[in-house]
Amino acid sequence: MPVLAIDLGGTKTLAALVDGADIVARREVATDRNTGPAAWVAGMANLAHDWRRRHDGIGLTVTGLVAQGLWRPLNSETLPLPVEGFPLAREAEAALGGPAVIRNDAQAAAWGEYLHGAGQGRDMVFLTVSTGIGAGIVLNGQLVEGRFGLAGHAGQMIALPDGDDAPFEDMASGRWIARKADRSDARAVFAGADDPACAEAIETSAQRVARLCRNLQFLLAPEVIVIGGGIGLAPGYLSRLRAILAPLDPIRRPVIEPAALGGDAGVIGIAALAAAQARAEH
Ligand code: BMX
Repeated sequence: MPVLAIDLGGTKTLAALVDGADIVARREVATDRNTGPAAWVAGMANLAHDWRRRHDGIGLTVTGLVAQGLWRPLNSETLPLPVEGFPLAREAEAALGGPAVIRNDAQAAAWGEYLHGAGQGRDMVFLTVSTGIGAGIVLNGQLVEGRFGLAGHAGQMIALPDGDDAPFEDMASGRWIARKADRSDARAVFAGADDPACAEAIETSAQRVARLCRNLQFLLAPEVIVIGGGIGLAPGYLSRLRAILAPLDPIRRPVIEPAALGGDAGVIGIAALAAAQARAEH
């Protein structure tokens, strides 16, 4: 029996029935940033309402931090969540009709790429360049969750050596690209890449993300950094990253590969975590 897996990001929400690495059914809607967590949870339940008898187990993966059942923003620009936290575990379980395994979106996607995608069997970092910038780490076959589930928040690393605490993602993410090029969203910037302002925003983001990859390489020395997210997988972005990193000597140079599961890495990863939890309980 498949698992119901839902991935709620800053731009879209994907609900899927997942069996191993296979997506048996899928539905996707835009995440309406103006409504709030109660409406997002209702939206998820609505996407999945007629699948109730078709799954065994529920996995939910979201942008932001979920600790002790409470969902909080690290960067409200990525998704405007209440700073005091929203009781996601309680509300989602009530709306979806059963216990749910809940993790950060980039951590779940890392696990999906480790099990079934571009990072199979290797120490890896999954880096999503998306509305925000997130990451998940798998070392020695273990997903690193860390204290309060915070591990992997590479986009939250502080970008400047001194001065303010501006996080890295505020200078390179999809939202930054759109703002920098003065377009409605990052998709419009990629569509207008012939325009110099658009080309410059994309290039500067790639330069900065390449630096982030270099830092991650020094810190964790993964075998591979798997790149995902709507920006990371947009045409031309990953090849720019590789070109920027190419002159480095092999010891310092991160090995970059695209997410083999594309935008499905999160639902596949969270489905695996939910299935493992169900097995452990039986
Ligand atoms: C932010 C943060 C991370 C998330 C990352 C990518 C929030 C709301 N989110 O760094 O938890 O993993 O963005 O999120 O603080 P996405 O929505 O761009 O996929």
